Parts: sequence; structure tokens; C-alpha cells
Amino acid sequence: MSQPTQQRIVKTAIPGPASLELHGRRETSFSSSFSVTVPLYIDRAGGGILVDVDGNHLIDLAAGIAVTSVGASHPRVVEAVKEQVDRFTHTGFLVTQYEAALGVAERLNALTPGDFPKRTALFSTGAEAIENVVKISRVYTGRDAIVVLGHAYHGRTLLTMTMTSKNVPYKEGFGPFAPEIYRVPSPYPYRWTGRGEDIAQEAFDQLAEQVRTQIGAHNVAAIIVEPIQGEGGFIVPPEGYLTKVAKFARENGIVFVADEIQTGLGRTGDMFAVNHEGVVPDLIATAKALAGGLPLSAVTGRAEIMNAVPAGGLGGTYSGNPLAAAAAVAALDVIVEEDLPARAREIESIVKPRLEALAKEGSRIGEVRGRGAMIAAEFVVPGTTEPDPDAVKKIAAYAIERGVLILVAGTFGNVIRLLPPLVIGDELLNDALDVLEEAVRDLDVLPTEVVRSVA
Ligand code: PLZ
Repeated sequence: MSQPTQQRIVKTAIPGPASLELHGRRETSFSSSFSVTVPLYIDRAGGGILVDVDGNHLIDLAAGIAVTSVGASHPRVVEAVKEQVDRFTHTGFLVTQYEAALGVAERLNALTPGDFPKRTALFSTGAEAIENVVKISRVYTGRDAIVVLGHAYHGRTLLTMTMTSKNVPYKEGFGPFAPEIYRVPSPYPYRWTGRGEDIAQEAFDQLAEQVRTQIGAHNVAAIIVEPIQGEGGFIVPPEGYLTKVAKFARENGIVFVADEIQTGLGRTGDMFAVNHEGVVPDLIATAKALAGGLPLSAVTGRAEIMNAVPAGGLGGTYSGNPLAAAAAVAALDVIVEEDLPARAREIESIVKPRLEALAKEGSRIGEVRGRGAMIAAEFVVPGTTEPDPDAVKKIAAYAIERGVLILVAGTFGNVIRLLPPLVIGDELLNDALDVLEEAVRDLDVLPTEVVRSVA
């Protein structure tokens, strides 16, 4: 099947009648505990376009939350999966093995920063990769404590939701939480409440002091950071912060881990977001873009750390599933051969100036930030720094009704974040930005009731 026409086409109301009919079935069949950005049902997708069941072509600025960097149906990924599914779907990598998993491991060992022997372990979801980072770091160091940041997002399992910062909707009612997780302030430049002269230094000092006084550095197994905080609102740490934390970890025998599940594999304009600062983590967690849309995650890092857990200590029935592994080999080759990190930089050069110009038109956008194809605008009540989540809900609803799918993020729910597939064309991108601009300019006259479930 060829890729859908790369053009925004709005034929019906969005969501249209066919989507609404399906949504009626959802309401009587599927748990209401999952929210959804918009009750839209997709028929086909590819490049920068999602085609819904009513035939509307929406511009995709979500990429399924940073997953379909190579597009939702890249021909090489599709071909690799078809070829694999014809041969076998599953053996269980713990039972009998297959080459594709090795292909993924070898590629990740080569692509991740660090000139030392590496090993990779494959899992299925991002949260599972982070769970395993914790297990591996604890066994390697013989220590218990895990240090994470404010505004962090690491997943929804018991351990990873404990590591996640935001209460509603991720944690409310789900306690008691996992022990030995410690949180230090995130260097969030726009909302930093310290002196603010050198935020990297101030935030690092707080981390170091909290580790020394509240935990004891000798008790810390790992410090885990997202090099740009994703769900937290695309918070870019000030230059120097990650370098200082990595150095502190090294000096104290602590495993330094980058959660690159959202930022990794080209998204920020480099293969990994830590590369912007030349930081070399001991372990890197990847998922999302790794397998071009199939569920696969990985932990990659120093061989002596990755081999610390005795054989049998790690695993999972579906870990490194052959379909996902075959897809990942193809997706990684596409990312490298089509130089998608460079494309992410081009996307930044289109998106960022336009959002910055828009921010200058009024005082609703407090900050435009991010890197590569991971750019956000934080909305505030005009003339203040007070978060304005209602504004972003209205903007997202307006855009979706006009065939542009955008996501909301942030601890305060007041951030519009753009995460297009890296293969999106310039025309589509500019068309989507036109709609976004209209929405922001017309904000005062937009209806107050929003599309039913823009969350
Ligand atoms: N680490 C940095 O961004 C997943 C969450 C979607 P899983 N982010 C999307 C939702 O609301 O459930 C994420 C991430 C970072 C870990 C994860 C977790 O990855 O594949 O969702 O488990």
C-alpha cells in the first residue's frame, strides 16, 4: 500500500461520523481509564499524515508520542516486518534466539556515545527499560537509592510511576509507591525560583547537597535524567548541568543514566540528546523511535555494568520480539542512511523561528524551547508567568478540528509540544504552523467549550 497523499484534507467534522460511531463502541467495550487526545480512529498513516476512518487527512505533529520518527509506514520497516512475519512471529529470546536482536544490539552499541565496550539488552516498553536500568544499577553497585528529577516522566509501572514526578493523572490513588526513590529539583530555567544567575550550578549544588545530606552518595545506585524532559514540558536543562551531574556520578561510583526514550535516535537533531553537551552516560534507555512503531525498548551501556546481573536475572517473554527487532534494524538504518538527525535540525529551523515570532506578538507564550523536532511553547496568562492550561486546550482543539494533531504536555498542562515524524515535508509542516498561528491569534474569540476530550 502506498503512503497516503501528503496533504491536509478536511472532509467532515473532526471527529467525523465514522469515528464517532466507533467511539460509541469504545465506550461500551474499552476501559474509560484511558484518556484520548481526540476520539479519532485511524485507517492509514504514513509520512506526516494520518488518514482517519472518515477520509480526513490530518497533519501529524504527534508521531504517536515521538514513536514514528521514520513515519508510521516506512516502506523499509513494513518490508522488514512482512519478511519476518512470514518466517516466524516469536520464539522467545530466552528460549531460542534469532539474528535480528543481535542486529539491534550491534547498531545501538555503535550509535550510542562512549568509546568503550558496550552491551545491549532488549525489552518491550519504555517503562520496562527503565525498570531494568534500576535493577542493573542496583546489582552493579550493591546500592539501593535512585535519584530522579522534578518534572520527570519515566513510565506508569509501580517503580517507574514512583520515579515520575507528576501526581495527577500518573500517581493519584496508586500508592504506596516503591521505596528508595529520591527526587531533586529540575533545572527548569523558565520557572527556576533560585537566584537564577547560574541555574546549572545552583541546580547541581542542590542535587549534590541532597544526595550528601539526605541519602549519602555511597548509597546511590543511579542518577537517572531525561536530557530534555519530555512529558514535563520539553524542559531543556541549562548548559553545563548534565556535565556536572555526570561528573558527580563518576566521582561517587554512581551509575549515570540517560532516559533517551523520547529524545533519542535523532529526535533532537543529534543521534542522542546528551551529544549536544558531549555527555557520555554509563547507560542509555531507548524505546519509542527505536522500532518504527513496533513495541521495543533497549538498555545500552558499559559492558561491565550491563553484564553485572547473573544470567537469568533479566528477561521477559516478549523481550526483543522478532517482529519488533526486524523493524528496529530497518528503522535504525533509515535514521542513519536518511540522516534524520539532520532533518530534525531542519525542522527546528522552520518551527522555532515561527513560534518565536508568534511569541513576540503577544504575551501569552512565556517561552519557546526545545531542540530539533522536539519544540514546545509554554502558555501563560498574559503579562504573568501563571500557567494557562485552558489556552492550550483551546488551541489544540482548534487545530485538531482543522486537521492538525498537536499534543499538550507539561507539569501544569500548559505546553503545546510539537513532535512531528522526522520525515514530514516542509509544506505540511508550514501548513500545520499556519493553523497553529491562527489558533493562537484568535485565542480570545475561540469558543470556551473545547473538543470533548482534548486531554
Ligand atoms: N521515559 C522519557 O517519554 C513515555 C507516555 C505516554 P512507555 N512517554 C509517553 C503515557 O501517557 O502513557 C516515556 C518517556 C520517557 C519513559 C517513558 C515510558 O515509556 O513505552 O510508555 O512505557
